[in-house]
Amino acid sequence: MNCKTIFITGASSGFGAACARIFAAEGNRLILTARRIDPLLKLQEALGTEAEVHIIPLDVRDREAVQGAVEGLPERFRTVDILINNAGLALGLEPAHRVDLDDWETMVDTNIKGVMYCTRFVLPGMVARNHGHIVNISSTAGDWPYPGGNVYGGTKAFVTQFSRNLRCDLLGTRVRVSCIQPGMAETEFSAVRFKGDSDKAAGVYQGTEPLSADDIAETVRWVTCQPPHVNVNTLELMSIDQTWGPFAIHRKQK
Ligand code: NDP
Ligand code: 8X3
Repeated sequence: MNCKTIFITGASSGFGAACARIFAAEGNRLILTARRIDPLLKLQEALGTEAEVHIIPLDVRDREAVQGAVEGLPERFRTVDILINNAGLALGLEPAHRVDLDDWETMVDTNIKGVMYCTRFVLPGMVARNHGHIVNISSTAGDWPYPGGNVYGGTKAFVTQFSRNLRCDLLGTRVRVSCIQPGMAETEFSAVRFKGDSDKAAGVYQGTEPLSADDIAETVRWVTCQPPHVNVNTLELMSIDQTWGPFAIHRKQK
């Protein structure tokens, strides 16, 4: 297999770390980024000599830092073949009229602006080389509303539509764009959403067999391994234990 250079945001846990493991096992060159450096270092150690790894402590909300990270890549890591825009989070499950506005802003800054910044700084190189693949991690929440999903779902709807619009801009190039929309998957996601309340987080997955981070990594790997003329646009997946709900109807008390 050809060694590819793969830039992963949010590689310190969950889907991002699982993507690092699956692509390392195939001998690719990895750029691993997240805010927390310790889990990145542990991951690098665990990957051993399987893959060449370059670690960057990076907050995707910081536009200048993202620009600096991409422009400052060492020579061997400069030709990014695949960008996995994975860093993201949900905060809270409160109804819109009670939500903490700071949480909304954090989700917008991370899930929308972070994806914009990473894409904007990595994409010109891909277009110049007429080769590359951007994989955006959206969510079922981008298409399907649920109570408390308010701005989180809105940010993921952005990711889905941004991915489609990128495809339009890139028509005529060999740069591919794919959007993955996972449903419920057990990672640190719920612990982050419930701000460290581990019982509440565990309750989300209780009695179910949720998707795993490895399931998502395998999906990302599959999408990127298609022949170069095949572009997987949007791919939604869920645990067998999850489907859509019926419309909710409020009935007046008699
Ligand atoms: P995790 O909480 O396990 O991982 C989230 C990753 O994002 C961490 O590595 C975290 O690293 C990183 N991150 C968060 N904020 C920032 C930031 N400002 N700058 C850089 N990195 C950041 O959750 P998942 O692996 O589940 O989530 C990955 C993606 O998948 C997210 O976009 C999420 O919305 C999406 N998703 C998750 C689903 C699920 O049910 N788990 C389902 C559908 C989509 P650090 O804290 O070190 O910065
Ligand atoms: C994460 C899945 O259903 O918690 O994007 O929004 S959900």
